[in-house]
Amino acid sequence: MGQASSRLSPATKVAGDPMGEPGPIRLSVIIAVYSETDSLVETIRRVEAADEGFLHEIILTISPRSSEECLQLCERLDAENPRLRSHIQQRTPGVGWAQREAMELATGTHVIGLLSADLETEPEAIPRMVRKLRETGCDAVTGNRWLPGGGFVGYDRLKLVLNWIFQKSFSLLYSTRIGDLSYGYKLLSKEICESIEWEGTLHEIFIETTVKPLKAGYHFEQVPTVWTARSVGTSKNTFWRNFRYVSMALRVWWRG
Ligand SMILES: Nc1nc2c(ncn2[C@@H]2O[C@H](COP(=O)(O)OP(=O)(O)O)[C@@H](O)[C@H]2O)c(=O)[nH]1
Ligand SMILES: [Mg+2]
Repeated sequence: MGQASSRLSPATKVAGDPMGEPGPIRLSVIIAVYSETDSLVETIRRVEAADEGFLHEIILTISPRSSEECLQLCERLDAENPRLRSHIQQRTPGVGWAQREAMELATGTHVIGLLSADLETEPEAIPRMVRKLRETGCDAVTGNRWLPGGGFVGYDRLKLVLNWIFQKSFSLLYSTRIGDLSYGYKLLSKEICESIEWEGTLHEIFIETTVKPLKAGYHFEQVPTVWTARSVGTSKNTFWRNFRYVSMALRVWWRG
């Protein structure tokens, strides 16, 4: 892969299968980083604690505008952890570019994208997604905060109402059971990552990674998950950027 490979660890940094055979599911877990430090370390700890033998690699996709402290931490984590690769995103600005570059770099059979480094996404949902994948043989599994067992902790009330209206409207438009179309946290087959032409450069990538595979006919499933507001730092998203989500969802629906 051409431009997106600046600070990658060698390809030999790949976990072996504990049973001596390559497992059918090897996850590349992508974590987007923009100046997070303690919450990034905790995210990685929880991802590794939740591993049931499917974790292949962790890819940190890092904004070059991150704090020096964060950049140094990522370098140290890369050196210390044989399963972790750190990548400074080449194209900026935006988490969309960060995710797209990491999807290209992933060497697993499936990708978890996107786990955020601010602990808003729940690492413990990963084994639930893998179980769903195994049970159904689907191509992708999204986290759904609206399912029983899921939820929102510390989410703005007005945004919650708008989110509900958005989900209901677009589930109807797309005629799908998937009830959290705008959530970026999901499991995707590597084939989906490679076969779809991605366009999102900012946060609208979060809806694009669900609506485009749906439109393309891939089998999507969902599992409950809890979203918890970050306690340190601030979101790089803005309220007005929600219109980019709407615009992406409408364009993909219209174009087919
Ligand atoms: N690499 C990279 N990460 C980003 C960028 N913007 C946001 N992130 C990370 O992506 C995750 C989600 O972004 P955040 O700004 O918290 O948005 P929100 O959770 O949707 O409000 C967090 O871990 C951010 O640090 C970016 O431009 N580049
Ligand atoms: Mg966030």
